[in-house]
Amino acid sequence: MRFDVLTIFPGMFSPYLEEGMLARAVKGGLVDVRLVNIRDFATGTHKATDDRPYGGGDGMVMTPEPMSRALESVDRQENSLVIHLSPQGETFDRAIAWELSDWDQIILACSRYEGVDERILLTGIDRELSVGDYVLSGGELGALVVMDAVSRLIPGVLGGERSNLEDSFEDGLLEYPHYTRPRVFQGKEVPPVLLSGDHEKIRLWRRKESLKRTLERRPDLLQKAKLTSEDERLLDELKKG
Ligand code: 9D3
Repeated sequence: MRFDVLTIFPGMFSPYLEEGMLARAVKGGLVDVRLVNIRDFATGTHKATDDRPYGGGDGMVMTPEPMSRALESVDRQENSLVIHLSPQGETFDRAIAWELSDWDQIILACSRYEGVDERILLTGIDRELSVGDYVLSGGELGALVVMDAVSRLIPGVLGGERSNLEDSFEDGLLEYPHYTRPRVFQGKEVPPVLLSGDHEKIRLWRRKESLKRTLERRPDLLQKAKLTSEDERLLDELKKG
């Protein structure tokens, strides 16, 4: 998977690309990240990438030409998608992450300022994504969120870590609680079932805890979750108390 990130703040990406899962994926050759500085495509003495809004008002608007030229500079693979990170986009979720993991190249266009010239959408943007209903200062954190979530789905990226299929959310439920040593921490014991060595009992306990948490904290997720008849039975037990 190759990501090309268009931004006026390429330095914001370096720390996240230098350590952790993404860094390992890049070093292992499974993910390739290229940073394109939109400012390199700005003209004029000040290399401005913003301008005052037509019609007046506060704040500056991102001008479309540098973004457009930056996009044209990207060498396109056969199977590539251009995404603009935008508060107006559809909300990124795990289904979209899986979809994106099928592309060979994803171009992430990050904008800044109070808004972008609407015609930026005419520069070859295929899709607009938001990462949630809160105001960020630009698309950069959104691009990192998308790169992180998508990279985890690429075969080989997680390596020795748990499979992403086991990850929280991949079956649509919240995860069961985890425990490690010590057996007693601040007077709290690890649930005895986890020390029982009975793998079937442990599996059932974890599944029930997973369902319990989802029921309590995110009942909305139960609608879309893939539930087995065993899950339905465990849910009934939980609802009866
Ligand atoms: C104060 C201006 N805003 C009114 C609510 C408009 C606005 C413009 C530009 C708000 C945010 C931004 C910059 N945000 C992003 O580029 C962005 C974003 C976000 O703000 N929230 C969630 N996902 C994303 S992806 C890109």
